Amino acid sequence: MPNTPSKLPQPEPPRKLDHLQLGSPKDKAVGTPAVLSSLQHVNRQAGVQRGAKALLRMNQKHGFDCPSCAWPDPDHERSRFEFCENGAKAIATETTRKRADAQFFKQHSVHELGEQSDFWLNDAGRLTEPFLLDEAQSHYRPISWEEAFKLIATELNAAATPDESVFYTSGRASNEAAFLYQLFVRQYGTNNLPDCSNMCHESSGAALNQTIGIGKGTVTLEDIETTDCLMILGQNPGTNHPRMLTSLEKMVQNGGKIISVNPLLETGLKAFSHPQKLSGILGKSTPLASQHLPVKLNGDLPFLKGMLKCVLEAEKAMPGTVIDQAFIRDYTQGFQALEEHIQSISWQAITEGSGLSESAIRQAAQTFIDAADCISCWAMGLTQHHNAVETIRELVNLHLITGKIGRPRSGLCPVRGHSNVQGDRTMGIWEKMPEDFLQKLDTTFGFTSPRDHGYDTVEAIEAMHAGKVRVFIGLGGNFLSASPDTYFTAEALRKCALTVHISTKLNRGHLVTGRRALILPCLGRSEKDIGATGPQFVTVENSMGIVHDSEGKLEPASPHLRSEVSIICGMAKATLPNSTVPWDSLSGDYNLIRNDIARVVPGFEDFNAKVRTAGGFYLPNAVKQRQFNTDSGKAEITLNPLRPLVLQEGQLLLQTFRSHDQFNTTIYGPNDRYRGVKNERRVIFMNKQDMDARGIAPEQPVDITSHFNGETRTAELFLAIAYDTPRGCAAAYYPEANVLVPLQSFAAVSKTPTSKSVIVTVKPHSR
Ligand SMILES: Nc1nc2c(c(=O)[nH]1)N[C@H]1C(S)=C(S)[C@@H](COP(=O)(O)OP(=O)(O)OC[C@H]3O[C@@H](n4cnc5c(=O)[nH]c(N)nc54)[C@H](O)[C@@H]3O)O[C@H]1N2
Ligand SMILES: Nc1nc2c(c(=O)[nH]1)N[C@H]1C(S)=C(S)[C@@H](COP(=O)(O)OP(=O)(O)OC[C@H]3O[C@@H](n4cnc5c(=O)[nH]c(N)nc54)[C@H](O)[C@@H]3O)O[C@H]1N2
Ligand SMILES: [Mo]
Repeated sequence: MPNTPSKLPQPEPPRKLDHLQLGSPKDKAVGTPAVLSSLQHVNRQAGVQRGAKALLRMNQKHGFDCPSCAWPDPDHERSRFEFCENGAKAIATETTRKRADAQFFKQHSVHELGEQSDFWLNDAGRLTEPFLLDEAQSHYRPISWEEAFKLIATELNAAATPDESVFYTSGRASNEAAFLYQLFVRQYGTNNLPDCSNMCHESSGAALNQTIGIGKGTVTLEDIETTDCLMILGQNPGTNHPRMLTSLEKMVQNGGKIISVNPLLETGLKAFSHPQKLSGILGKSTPLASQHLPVKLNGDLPFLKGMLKCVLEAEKAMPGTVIDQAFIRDYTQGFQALEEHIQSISWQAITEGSGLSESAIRQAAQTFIDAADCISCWAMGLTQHHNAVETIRELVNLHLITGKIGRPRSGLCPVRGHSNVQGDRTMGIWEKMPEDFLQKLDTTFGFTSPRDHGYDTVEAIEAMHAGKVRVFIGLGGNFLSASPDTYFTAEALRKCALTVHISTKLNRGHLVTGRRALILPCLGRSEKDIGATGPQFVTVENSMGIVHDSEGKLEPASPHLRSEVSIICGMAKATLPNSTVPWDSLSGDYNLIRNDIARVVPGFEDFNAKVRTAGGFYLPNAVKQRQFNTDSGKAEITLNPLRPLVLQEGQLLLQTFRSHDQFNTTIYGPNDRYRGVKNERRVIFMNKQDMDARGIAPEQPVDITSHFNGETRTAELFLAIAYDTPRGCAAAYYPEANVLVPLQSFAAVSKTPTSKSVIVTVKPHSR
């Protein structure tokens, strides 16, 4: 049956409602319900034995790395249960007994699959063998690995230039896979290597590289647990980095103070009861944040200017006690200009822009000043705004002028998302890797890498839409549903000749395809990977720059699965018959890949020996020694003008965030336990007064329209929920709300889509 245009699958989940059950937000995180919930998930999906085996090997030394977030494992003592509720869900979803196999794809056309929810698609189970959706066909059908590689090679080699291809990476790929992927892509001849980081911490990387000379965090887990003051801005650790709560509890028990800067008082920052300690099981909890600042969406830059103002004032009152004059003199430049700039900013601009009172900001500043040491942690609440890079640079300013950086217990901590997103960058997954990396790659492998910058995510979508791309390949991830502007991105993908996804589970990205499409199923983290020289392990880098091994322990979900490394080598060998790289040997023995990494990537000398020490090794981080590898050789204190978003009468700012039951576009279930929402994802959290002003009753169906440069985009049928969020600020879940995020609305410098500040109007649902 031909796949006629009217039968094309929808690029977004069905716009229909389930049965919302609303409770109150919870007042503490984790505890017994979390353990019960995680065991239920694992047992239901994987069965008791396979599930228990997986959980007991996860995050253990020489076990496998949790495929969920990038929070580090303790350096020394580890508990037998080094996992959290959401890590358990990630493992349940990977180790499930269900299969999306040949029979499944014979039964369901891609159009039918498009009618299903994201939960349903993921719940179909593990992909079992390569599948092809041929031109004008309605169903995927099995295809051999060799035929699949041949098809890819033919399409790649038919392109007029290598720049007609896009090679996306999601942050779960191992270091070994990522290194070979970028090597393949650069030998093929392009730097078109967009990745999920473009939509994630790119703003952090841009701000940190410019100001402190490294695009990574500067602290260790021990620093966090022993510091005096932790500022957590725009991050929801209870849901997205649950094992961080253990460290927060220790930090508070050590006498430290937590300041939460977030429009929402997230449950994970209120209080925590440890799920694996007797006190926690008995329901005892540790209060966490000592002060919560309900900043307006995108109000962090004015807030930070308020903090700087207080710091400078306090220094004036007691010279030589608040700012670190010696550090400023020896290690930084730009202080005087900052001082003048901050003086020129009025408290009115600060309080109006942030939505916070002067006294609340003064209180937070006093905590920061009184603390001998301070660390700031942040995530998507800072990075996904039009001025995200400026906001993060202002946070850096605060640490630089007080000298609270580059010493134990003080520094900066961008909390990474995907478990190996940081490692993938280290391995060269970036559309604009620096010259010294490319040179080393070239001399090691005897070829010349392209030097022109490639496409980032936004540019890749534009180029595809303009018909400039023949082939799209995704190493993991769900490019369609993770990207902004879902319908535009769908049109873009549909203009390719071939779209290829290397995946473990079915997702919507497999349904919205080029003229032809391939699904190449790979092993998951938890599974045994047997190469020519025996069992192989891979390596990953966590949020704190520790590189360690990860070795799967379970039988693969299907005998036809291949490792990511083997798939990349297969594609490369078919595409580049005259390559200087011994793809077959590398595929059979990952030690050889690590030897090559050691030759190219700084900090990986002796890689194979170092990574065999239990727990792994820290990558060098010059900032820890107060060395700033910027152009000037000094840390840069920067000027970051206020550029507030101007909203018209009746407009709101909408953030798109994660529920407790999802990992990015993978939906584990319909609930958001901590926020008290059950059985519905099509909800919009609003301030009660904003609802009243629009005549919207609690749980009334509404339509949301976003506004950008005179364009509108509408998402119909969401239920309005009254929630404790600042006036003018609303929230809805990603990926359902991605249809509203305009492709052209992105952060200056980093080009990260503004997923946390979408300008919208909300109206009662019509029809
Ligand atoms: N279980 C689970 N774990 C995950 C993920 C997942 O989906 N599920 N995703 C992983 C990935 S890739 C990432 S990047 C991380 C994401 O981790 P987070 O950044 O914690 O994820 P979000 O849900 O986007 O939450 C953003 C938080 O910032 C707040 N916020 C929004 N806008 C603003 C603002 O303007 N200012 C301030 N101060 N706060 C704001 C929101 O209220 C929310 O608490 O988590 C990783 N870990
Ligand atoms: N509106 C809005 N959009 C956002 C965000 C937001 O906050 N709001 N957040 C952004 C962020 S921070 C990120 S990081 C991106 C995430 O974007 P992506 O990383 O592209 O998306 P994921 O949903 O994490 O990808 C899930 C898919 O990865 C595949 N997969 C899982 N495990 C493996 C594995 O081990 N190997 C391989 N090869 N494949 C695997 C499965 O098939 C699964 O369906 O989304 C971004 N998009
Ligand atoms: Mo992310």
